[in-house]
Amino acid sequence: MQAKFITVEGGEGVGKSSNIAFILSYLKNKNLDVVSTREPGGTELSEKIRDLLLDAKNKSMISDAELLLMFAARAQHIAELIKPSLAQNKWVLCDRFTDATYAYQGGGRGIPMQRIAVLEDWVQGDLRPDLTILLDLPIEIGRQRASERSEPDRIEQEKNHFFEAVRQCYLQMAADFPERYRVIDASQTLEQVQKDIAVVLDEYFQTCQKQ
Ligand code: Z5A
Repeated sequence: MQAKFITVEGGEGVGKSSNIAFILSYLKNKNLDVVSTREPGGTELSEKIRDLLLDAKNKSMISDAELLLMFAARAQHIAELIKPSLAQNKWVLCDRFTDATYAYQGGGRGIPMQRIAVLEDWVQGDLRPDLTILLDLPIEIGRQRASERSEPDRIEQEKNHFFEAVRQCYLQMAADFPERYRVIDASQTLEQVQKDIAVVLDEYFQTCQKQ
């Protein structure tokens, strides 16, 4: 089977990190070679850009600088890790990718989607995720879960209306791209969320095997 590019998306505190570990072990149990990574980040240089982006001290960062830094980190990540891994037939599991840019910089910051699409085409060429698992949760629950875990970073300090716009943008993308998106109700217990993810992955594998 040809290696696939799987992304996990959702707002703050929806459980991406908790469930990436589950998805990774699911894929490894299928004897697949898997690379697990994240955005912004995933390479030494991209992780340095991540630090710049999330540092709560960088309050003066304007939206365009934020957008361009996201794509700078992504360009490096794609060239250094994602494309070489896929070329070696390794599956790539990524905690966030460009849909996060549409949701946060597009939906949250209000940058026109066409501008993001230009950068997406430029930086990615025809690289797009094969499957995107969206963990969806009312923002109050996600923010509560995240706040219990750590101090808010620069982006986490945004107000509720920002995160509501992010959530609605994700749901709109899921509606626009039903063949790629699978939406999971992340307000359930972690055990139930993982059962739902396993159903999605089982179905996805059956489809891949028929191709
Ligand atoms: N960003 C952007 O703006 N543009 C882009 O293009 C990209 C990213 C790629 C960093 O992302 C920031 O970058 C992010 C978007 C922006 N900013 N924000 N906000 P990140 O993915 O590293 O950070 P994050 O969104 O803040 O993720 P997170 O807070 O680490 O949350 P998570 O990974 O989704 O959740 P978690 O750590 O797995 O779970 C949170 C807590 O909830 C934890 O204590 C769990 O034990 C608990 N949990 C998880 N699931 C459950 C269930 N089902 N029930 C109860 N408790 C649960």
